[in-house]
Amino acid sequence: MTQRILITGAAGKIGAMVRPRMARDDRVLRLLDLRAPDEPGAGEEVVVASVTDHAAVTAACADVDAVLHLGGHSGEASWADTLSDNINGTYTVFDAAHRAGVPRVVFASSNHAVGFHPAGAAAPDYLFPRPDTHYGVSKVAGEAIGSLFHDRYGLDVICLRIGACAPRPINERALGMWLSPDDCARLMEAAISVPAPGFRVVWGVSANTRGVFCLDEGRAIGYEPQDDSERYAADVPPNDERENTYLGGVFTSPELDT
Ligand code: 15L
Repeated sequence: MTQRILITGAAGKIGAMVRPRMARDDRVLRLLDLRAPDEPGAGEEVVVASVTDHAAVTAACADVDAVLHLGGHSGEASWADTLSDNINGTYTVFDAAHRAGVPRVVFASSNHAVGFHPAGAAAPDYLFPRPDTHYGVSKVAGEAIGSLFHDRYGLDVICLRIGACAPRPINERALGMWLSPDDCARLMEAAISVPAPGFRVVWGVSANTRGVFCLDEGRAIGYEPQDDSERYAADVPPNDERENTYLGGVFTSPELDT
């Protein structure tokens, strides 16, 4: 039977990385974003809509087996835009999925949900929120919304606290929290396929030599990271003071005070 996965924010950076890696003969990827993603291929359907448009997202959820919610701002934005696009957008996606009968939502949370925790300290699973920005608050809110939809309506919900997802780590900080594109796809594959996960919060990082992130909850859902940032260690610029102080790095800097 054909599996259908709705990816919100599919035209973004992570969407572009996972689309080819998650393509399967027996799977349709339905791609939702404000603009059409580049070169949709066979097995991909395009929906041009905002994650804040309840009717459009509900329609996009028809016959969907799982939603991968990547949509919204991927960095700091004004409070008004964060509230509308990230927080209300995430509520809209969960509510639409629930009403359309989608059994599972995988939510792209972020290390910035806990960005004011000290850098370099052990980061256990379910580390208590200490958001570093409006963006970080929106990720904490998204996790809370997911928890609500799990407890109230029984949706399976996995929140991925993604570190630094990029083709290669761009700085010393990222050596500790790199998520390679291949591991990102492995993680998402595990999150959409593990049977009956309930509600989970999982670190989205590779098996980095310098990582401080607990991988137990990831492994519990079947994620086996294969990559390690260490092979790039000689090539990256050193940390600045903020990056040595807080997990969230520059997202904790006073320049982002409002
Ligand atoms: C994130 O959550 C952002 O979406 C991404 O742009 C990076 O800033 C990343 O975190 C990071 O912390 O490096």
